[in-house]
Amino acid sequence: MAGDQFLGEPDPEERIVLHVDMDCFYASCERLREPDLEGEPLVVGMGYEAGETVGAVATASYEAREYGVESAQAIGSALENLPRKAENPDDPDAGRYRPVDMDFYQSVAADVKDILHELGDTVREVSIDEAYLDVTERTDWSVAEGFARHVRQRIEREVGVPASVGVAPDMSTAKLASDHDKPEGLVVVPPDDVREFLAPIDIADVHGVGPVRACELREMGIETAGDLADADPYDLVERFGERGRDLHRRARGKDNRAVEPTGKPKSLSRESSFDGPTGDFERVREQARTLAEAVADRATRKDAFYRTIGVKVVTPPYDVNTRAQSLPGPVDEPDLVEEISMDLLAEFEDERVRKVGVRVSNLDFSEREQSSLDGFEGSGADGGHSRQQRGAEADTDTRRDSARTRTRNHDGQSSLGEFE
Ligand code: DCP
Ligand code: MG
Repeated sequence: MAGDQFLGEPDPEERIVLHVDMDCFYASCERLREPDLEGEPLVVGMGYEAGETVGAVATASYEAREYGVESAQAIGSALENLPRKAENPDDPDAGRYRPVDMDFYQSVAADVKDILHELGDTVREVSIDEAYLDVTERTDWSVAEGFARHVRQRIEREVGVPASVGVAPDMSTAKLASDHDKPEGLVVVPPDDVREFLAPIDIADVHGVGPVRACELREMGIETAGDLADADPYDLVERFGERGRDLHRRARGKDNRAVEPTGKPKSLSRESSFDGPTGDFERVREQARTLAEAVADRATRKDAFYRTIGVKVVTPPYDVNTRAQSLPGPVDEPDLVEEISMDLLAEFEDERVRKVGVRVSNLDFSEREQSSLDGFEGSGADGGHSRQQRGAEADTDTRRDSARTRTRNHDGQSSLGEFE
């Protein structure tokens, strides 16, 4: 068929798109801070409160899905399929229920997104637990599987939650690939395999096909993406207009949409876990020093100035402690990242530590964006880590002021006075 590709559009086969979707995300977050929930049927309820029957299922762990519990189900119905462990302690077929805690999930998601922004040339965040990465410049098809495994392992190792990853030459196929082997899926579909991979996929799962259109397609005898790819595009256009042409393209793996980035990262961070909780504080400091250096280096490479420097210390069982300090103005100052991190860490000297992290936030990317500095400040964004923050705003001691001399100058910066 003519017109699969329009003049000037990139050849989709030249691109490598990676789609990441976290597995039973809210449930995985709950397991992160309550490891006893690992392997258990677990339901996270929106509008749910402990002991009550109100609310709806936000997500269910894969173990709970075996009992027929699924997203958007009423908690009352879920309880019929999977009674609560609290009331049925001896029932092997009972499950655990937890209410949603969005702040916590957002902070975990921010950690995941930080890693994705580091690993992708362009990152499109599409929901709390899902993103597309254009990784064309980072890998090639012969090693794409290793790259995808690396993405998954970094999220697992540094944040501690499982993800599924799909890699394909287009966004639509990459999404289907990440969904294909969930949980902990890793599916790579190189250009030559796209048609074969898509062929058996149910029409309702093709990106852009809602329930109504799926019914209409079935009426036309089109049940799978393979049927759709083989259909006469003129029939599809007649029935669905230009949208029909898009669907036909997608079914053939010719989704030409580029991965358009969504915003700039709000923070940059690195963190790392110890084998188990450690009481060796020098080891914690040493690790934090390495992380501080890595974070500062990344900020410099991304042309990001930061106003806030913070640390995260996870102590057993899984208490996430964050501390941050805000500076009078945006800086690019690696020594300061290390110094402030060490200061903030000192408070945890007598604690056992499972994990340590360093973060710079309140980012500022270009001179031009300086005009919107007020908006940035007003957002109070500390990468979602302000839960236990003890920020020392506008710290003006001389040591901090010395950062000014090495701060790159911002043209037309309205708040330059803050440095004086
Ligand atoms: N979510 C919700 N209500 C829904 C669907 C989802 O509150 N009807 C929330 C809970 C999920 C999160 O959004 O954890 C991510 O949605 P996903 O569709 O990616 O579902 P999960 O990550 O839970 O499971 P999967 O492993 O299938 O991706
Ligand atoms: Mg998910």
